[in-house]
Amino acid sequence: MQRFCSRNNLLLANLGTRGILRNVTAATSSETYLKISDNQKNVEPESYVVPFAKARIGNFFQEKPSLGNHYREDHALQSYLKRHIPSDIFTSKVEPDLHKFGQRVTSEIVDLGQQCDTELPYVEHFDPWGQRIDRLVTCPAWNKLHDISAEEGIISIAYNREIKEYSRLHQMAKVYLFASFSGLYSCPIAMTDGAAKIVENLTTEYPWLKERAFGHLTSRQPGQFWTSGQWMTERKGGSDVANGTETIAIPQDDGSFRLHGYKWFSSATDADITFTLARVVGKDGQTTKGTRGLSLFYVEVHNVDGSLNNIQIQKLKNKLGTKQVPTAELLLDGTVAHKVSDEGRGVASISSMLTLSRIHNALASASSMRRMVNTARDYSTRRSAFGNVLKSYPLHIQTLARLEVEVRGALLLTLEAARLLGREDVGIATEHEQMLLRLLTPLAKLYTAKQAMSVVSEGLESFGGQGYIEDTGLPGLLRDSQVLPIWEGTTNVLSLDVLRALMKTNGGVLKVWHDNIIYRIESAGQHQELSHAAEKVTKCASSVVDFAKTHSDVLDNAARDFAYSLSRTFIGALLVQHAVEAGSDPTDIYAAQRWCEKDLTPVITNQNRRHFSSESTDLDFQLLFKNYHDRSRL
Ligand code: UCC
Repeated sequence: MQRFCSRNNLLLANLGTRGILRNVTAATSSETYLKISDNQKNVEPESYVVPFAKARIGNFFQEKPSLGNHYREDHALQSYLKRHIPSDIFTSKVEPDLHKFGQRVTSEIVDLGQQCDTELPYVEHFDPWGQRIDRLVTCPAWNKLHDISAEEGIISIAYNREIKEYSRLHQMAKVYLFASFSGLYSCPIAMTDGAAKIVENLTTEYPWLKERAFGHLTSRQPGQFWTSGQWMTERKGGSDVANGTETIAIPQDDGSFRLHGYKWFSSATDADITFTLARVVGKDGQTTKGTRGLSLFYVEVHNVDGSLNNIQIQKLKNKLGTKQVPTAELLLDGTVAHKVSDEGRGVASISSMLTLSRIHNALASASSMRRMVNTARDYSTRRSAFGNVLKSYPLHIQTLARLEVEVRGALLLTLEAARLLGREDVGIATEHEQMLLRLLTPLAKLYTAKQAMSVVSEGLESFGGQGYIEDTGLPGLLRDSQVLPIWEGTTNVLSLDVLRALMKTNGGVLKVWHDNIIYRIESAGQHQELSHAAEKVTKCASSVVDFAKTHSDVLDNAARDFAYSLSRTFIGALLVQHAVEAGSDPTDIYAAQRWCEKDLTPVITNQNRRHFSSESTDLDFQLLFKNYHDRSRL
């Protein structure tokens, strides 16, 4: 009897020996381990295989999901790259590297990323003798991810340009494979890429900058590789940088500046360098307000002895997710800095960094969606319910297939931005391509971030309760995704950036967007299975252009729906074109068809509902503020 040591099991055993168990068993289950026939009545209970008795926790353990080579299992990524990179370059340079990296991501990097999630960064503010040191401590896995990023050339591939304009696509494909496994090391990588781009752009005006930093930012040697921050946000302004930036820059005799200010969100504070904005104090002791007062500064975060460059880390932020990233509030108290823009051209000069980090954001969005869908797909082959594995239930597969359509759409949009950037990098982008890149950057960022939130949340649900359990690593994906629509410009701010691009080019970006769509789907008209989708995309593209022309008075109000319409219609064109040009794979055709069944133009739908009228604006306000008591006036 020793084996039945819990109270319940003892009871079960007694009931069993008295023949009562048989009745209970018959009512609940017909498994053989509970069969007790009359001639077995005298058998010792411990010889039965009674559930929850031997191991006390049962005999069934769910097989966990696993991921294979993350590159090999990504049809959309492979077929897009094959379409756009000449085959000799693709087969000799790009594919073998991505294949190797795809394996490394799911075998080695995934564990490092997981460690970053549990060994969080912290700051030691004082040494044992009371001296303020603000030493930021990051875990070994985070440091290893720094080294891996260098070795893998995550930055350098894009700037060494061994395969010319295709280098950018190669690099961005790697970032996409890396991002959702990287323990958020993709964050410093995004900013470092932006910094490398700024430095490269400023070579003529500030040659010393390139000499000093470029080699480090693009190094493949872990010991030489520098990462960069992007310190833009202050207490008064995350979105409204022009009015919110209070940091001042005091000129020094040697041509450098001393910065005094408070940076409210500085991501990846372990960076070696950073770019930041500040207002130069003139001879009259005054600064200029607004955008025209902002200049761009280059800062090295540490002094030669390793101490901070007159920077105090006030605290690390207590965030919803991305806890792996040391995001800090920083006091700049005489920080030595170098001005690297004309005075008042700070925002315009940092915009190339914003372009890069926004494209990285879109890659991270696509990456987390891809990881979630692939994990859910694998799980559907291992998990049984109601007598069958999940993959045998059409309803389950339909749910995941809808997510797959979203991932493919997001990926094509983002890679298209990356492809154009690659052409711009080497100076061969036409004026139209540059305009398209200017427009696709905010669109890709804002649209894919929202997709990521919804796809990752839905994907999590497909694991049932396990999706809610921390140490499966799944909930972290959802928490970390929530930052994607926020940092690098919220959805509304980026929708307004779309309008900025429109205004700045007198509508030129919209014309290019429209022409580009028409060009892409030209060949699909002849394709029987795609002609309907192609027709719809053409119609939607025209109606969006008409809307912009005829409703310029409500564009501000309609900015979000307008941006969604531009994104969805463009993705529709990309999916249709891809289906035709990537060899008419049935899944590509189906993905394009499914995508185009959506409401591609919510701006038209909502205009027809008069959502942008002044009456609606009033009603929106009344709806929201009903019963609100204005305490600010008390
Ligand atoms: O730093 C942050 C955290 C870092 C974490 C990085 C992680 C990356 C993701 C990784 C994936 C895992 S978050 C902080 C990010 N902050 C923002 O994104 C700011 C959001 N706010 C905006 O974007 C605003 O719209 C501003 C700051 C751009 C608005 O500023 P202004 O001064 O009001 O804008 P203006 O006056 O319209 O533009 C000034 C100049 C103009 O050029 P000129 O003078 O030649 O006409 C604009 O055309 O800047 C130009 N400009 C741009 N150019 C403005 N925005 C852009 C742009 N996006 N592209 C090109």
